[in-house]
Amino acid sequence: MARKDDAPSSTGKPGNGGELHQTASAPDARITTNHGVPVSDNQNSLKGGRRGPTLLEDFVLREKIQHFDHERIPERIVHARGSAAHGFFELTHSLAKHTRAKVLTEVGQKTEVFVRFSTVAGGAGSVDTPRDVRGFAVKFYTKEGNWDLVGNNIPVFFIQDAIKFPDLIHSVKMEADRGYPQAASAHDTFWDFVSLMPEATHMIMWAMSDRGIPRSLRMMEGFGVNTFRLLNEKDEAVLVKFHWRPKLGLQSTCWDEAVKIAGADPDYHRRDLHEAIAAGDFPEWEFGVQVLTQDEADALPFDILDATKVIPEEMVPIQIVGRLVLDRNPDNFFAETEQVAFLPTNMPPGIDVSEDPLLQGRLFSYQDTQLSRLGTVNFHQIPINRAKGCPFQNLQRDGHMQTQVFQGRANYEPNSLAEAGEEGGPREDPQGGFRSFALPLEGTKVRLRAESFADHYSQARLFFRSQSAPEQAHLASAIVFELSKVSLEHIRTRVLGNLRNVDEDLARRVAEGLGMDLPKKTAAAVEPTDMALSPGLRLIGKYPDSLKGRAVGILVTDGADGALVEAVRAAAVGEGATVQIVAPKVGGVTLKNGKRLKADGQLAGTPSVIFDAVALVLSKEGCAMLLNDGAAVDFAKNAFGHLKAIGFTADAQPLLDKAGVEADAGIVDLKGGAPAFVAAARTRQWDREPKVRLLA
Ligand code: HDE
Repeated sequence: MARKDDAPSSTGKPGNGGELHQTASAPDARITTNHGVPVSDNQNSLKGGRRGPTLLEDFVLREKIQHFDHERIPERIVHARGSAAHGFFELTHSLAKHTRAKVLTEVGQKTEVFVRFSTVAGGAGSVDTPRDVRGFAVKFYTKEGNWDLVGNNIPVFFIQDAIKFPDLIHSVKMEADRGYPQAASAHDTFWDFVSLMPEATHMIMWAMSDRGIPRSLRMMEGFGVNTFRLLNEKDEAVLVKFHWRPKLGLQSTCWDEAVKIAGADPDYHRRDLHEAIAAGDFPEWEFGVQVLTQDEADALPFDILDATKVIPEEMVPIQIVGRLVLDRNPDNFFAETEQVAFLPTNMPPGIDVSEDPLLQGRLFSYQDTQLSRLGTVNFHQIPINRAKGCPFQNLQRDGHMQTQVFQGRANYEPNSLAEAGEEGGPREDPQGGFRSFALPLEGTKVRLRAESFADHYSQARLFFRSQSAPEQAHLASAIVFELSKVSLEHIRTRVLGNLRNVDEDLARRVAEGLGMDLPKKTAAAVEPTDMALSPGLRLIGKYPDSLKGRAVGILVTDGADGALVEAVRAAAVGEGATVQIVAPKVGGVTLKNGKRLKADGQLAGTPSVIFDAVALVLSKEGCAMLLNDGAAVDFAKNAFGHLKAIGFTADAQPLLDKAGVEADAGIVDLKGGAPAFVAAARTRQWDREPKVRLLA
């Protein structure tokens, strides 16, 4: 089998795609292990071969990661803020040709799952809507043991080697001396680190795109990120990437909206998921795979062991083979959502890892971190973590919080106790048990980054150039926003130098947005190339032409037209939206016909940012009163600014005027009927955007 690492490096020396070595000037400035041993390389883990797996012997890596894993007690050091649900996975197409894992071969079989979504940087009590990557972790309770597909809503990652993970997370978390900012990447240390790590550039494009501010957990894609293997009955292997695609399509918020939601409803995503499931509106995703042989992988213009690279679906199509449905809320947040422990090492026979050096580090880290977080090697006995689809049994014994009461003497193997009529205990199963892919390995023991990992910019360019015009403007503006919070100018300058490798237009727009001059282009380890654009990477246009899963707010006052309120409600609900009545007082209003209408939310506490579209069904007097209420003016103003459809009655016109709402296709007079408003509400009004904010 041809392997990229067999090629000698162009320099004849071990390659280092990152070129990051910073040499200490004095012995007391150098990095050591916790026992004082100086560290020669803080960039690369020790591998068997240039692109080979990481070696257990790497005590520098293990100590660093192990220390990191135990840094927080008891909240997760990353992905602390999470929301979860139970559901099932149903296989629709067999992958028997490629794998013997029953979860992927038995069509129609429903496998119980528990899924936890999360933000990465914030603490457990942080808000739901910062700009961040979202975790998308799925635990399948299969008949052959738990399978944990611990992914993200972005298909690539910031770094290529697990040894950099503690540095990455330290840089993005609140700054060490001051304890802020919470749940935000817009600060010095994050941009310092990523600008020194050109390999992060591709992921930066994704994180700064609208994917970093999803509208709902139900409206995000999910990705396994790392490359895995599938092994069939004959132990033949293919390489595979895993994908989740939401039935509700991909939707995002506007940045200004995300910031305001953080104040209006810090639990916005958690509440949205919980309420949808409680209402029987079960979120659903398609499950897809990109399968490729080793030869096909070797022919790609990038290395699929490098987690900073995506395989565009135009290059290798995604086959949809199953579906995921979340249909039950957890009974207890702590017992389930908090105590669930996902382990990338949980794989049934027929699924296996690749040598991706990021994944290799993860194989150690997750098991280890649970010891800090859950405090015992027996965390697998906690109900949410227990294998449910099958028995689990072995000869491991005792430890903190042991809940199993074992019988007999057989706590070792081999034994011959059965010959005396005693219980002999379980035995290995060479046929049905987990077998690793027989990967041929050779090479010297090295600590380096393979040359095939050295192109840090081509895919960042591919991503930026594949976006639609509004998305490009959002992305550029997001970088301007974040860098405007970076106080050290040399860091901003360095980012601009990197961006010139991605796209000159992007770099220029960001520089202009910052009011800075464009610096010299950063020297790239490998000159980026222009890849064929991938429209599949866009977000706008990837949502269904309906209101399914979305929320509509109807602002009412005393004297409002009850029939119209009902018509708007019925039209929105008819398209799958949820509707809330918002009124100046939570007790509700007296309608024109004298009937009472109860409110779901009081105006000041239910701003328009939590809705996808709003209708203002006001009486003349009601509107006159609201003109003196900033919350009412903001209700209309923000809906306009966040590109939402606004339905209105003629009597609401003075409020629209005061809020600066100008007529356009999304501003719909309800005398034309509720369906016209609902039709306008199906999309954001992208054409309005240049009128309401200056974008980079
Ligand atoms: Fe994680 N990650 N990670 N990560 N990760 C954790 O494990 C780690 C990475 C992801 O809802 C921790 O149980 C290392 C990539 C999710 O409970 C920890 C590296 C991806 C979750 C850990 C990575 C992820 C975690 C903290 C670099 C996308 C939350 C708590 C090698 C494929 C799961 C825990 C949940 C959680 C380590 C990189 C996804 C410390 C060392 C890449 C969704 O073990």
